[in-house]
Amino acid sequence: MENIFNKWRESLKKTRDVTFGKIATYFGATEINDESWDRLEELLIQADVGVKTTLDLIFVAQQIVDREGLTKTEQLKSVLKDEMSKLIVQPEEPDLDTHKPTVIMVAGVNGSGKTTSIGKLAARYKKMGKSVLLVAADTYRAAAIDQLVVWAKRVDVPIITSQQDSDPGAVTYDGIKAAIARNIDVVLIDTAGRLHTRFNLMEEIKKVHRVAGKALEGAPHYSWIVLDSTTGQNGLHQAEAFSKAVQLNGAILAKLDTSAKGGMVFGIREQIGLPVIYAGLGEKVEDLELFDRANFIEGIFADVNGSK
Ligand SMILES: Nc1nc2c(ncn2[C@@H]2O[C@H](COP(=O)(O)OP(=O)(O)OP(=O)(O)O)[C@@H](O)[C@H]2O)c(=O)[nH]1
Ligand SMILES: [Mg+2]
Repeated sequence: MENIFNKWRESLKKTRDVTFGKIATYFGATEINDESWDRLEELLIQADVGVKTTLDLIFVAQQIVDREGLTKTEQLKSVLKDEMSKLIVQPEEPDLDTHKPTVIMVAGVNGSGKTTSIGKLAARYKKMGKSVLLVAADTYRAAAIDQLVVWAKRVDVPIITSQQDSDPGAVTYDGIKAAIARNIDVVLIDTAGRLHTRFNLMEEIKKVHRVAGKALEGAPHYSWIVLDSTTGQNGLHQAEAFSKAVQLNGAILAKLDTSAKGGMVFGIREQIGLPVIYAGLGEKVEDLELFDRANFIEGIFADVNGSK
């Protein structure tokens, strides 16, 4: 367990250094006063927690501080950590046993980390003993198909592709049918993030979603949006747009290791109602973890010496 905490702590270094670490050091043994509240508000907003979520957090923390007669900023820090923890749902590993195959569609804007996350998920599920098949439904760029092929080879799983510019719906259909024929456990569908207009992108996502259901009733069983953590609150607006097009049921937060805006995690459930299921903590195949609420909170607040 120590190792996994270290991994989270390492990956959260930027978020900690730029923002939450300041809360951790600022809130020492001093008395709580108006200035501490102002400073806290400022730091949380800087940390990309979002204005609404920040104000809600401060409101609740003020009530607790008053009710319990707390006077030290250190005590306030502990209240804050508890309240922030409540904003995050601890996810469980998705159920991959009920449906065969379990179909997972991955969406998100360009460059957010979809293809990389799919490669990592394929490796993860394979390690769990599942057979996996990838579907390259991002047919707009030859490079996108090639990139997924590279992942399929690396992880050693089959992949269904089609020609560049062919219909993403058709390859989705073929992919799911192939998975059924081959008795595969998990299908991961990579979709395009880059289209001429946003309208087309949304229409295409809807189509892939719909066609998946035609190939297998009830599919896709999971539709996840990949958010680039470095985009902070902007990422939440993207997620809102995608949720209007298709029913999403979770988010993957990629690039937490290169982001200083890890605070966006707190707004994801409050603002768009989605649990964060996985976190990308690096570029390597093993750098995808089930989102861990406790390690996340401890990781962002840990001080330089690693104490909590
Ligand atoms: N450090 C780090 N880099 C990541 C992570 N996830 C993805 N990346 C990098 O982000 C870049 C974009 O990732 P892709 O997986 O190609 O993103 P995409 O959403 O498929 O992009 P498009 O297909 O162009 O829409 C690549 O250089 C990845 O290596 C992560 O968790 N940590
Ligand atoms: Mg891609």
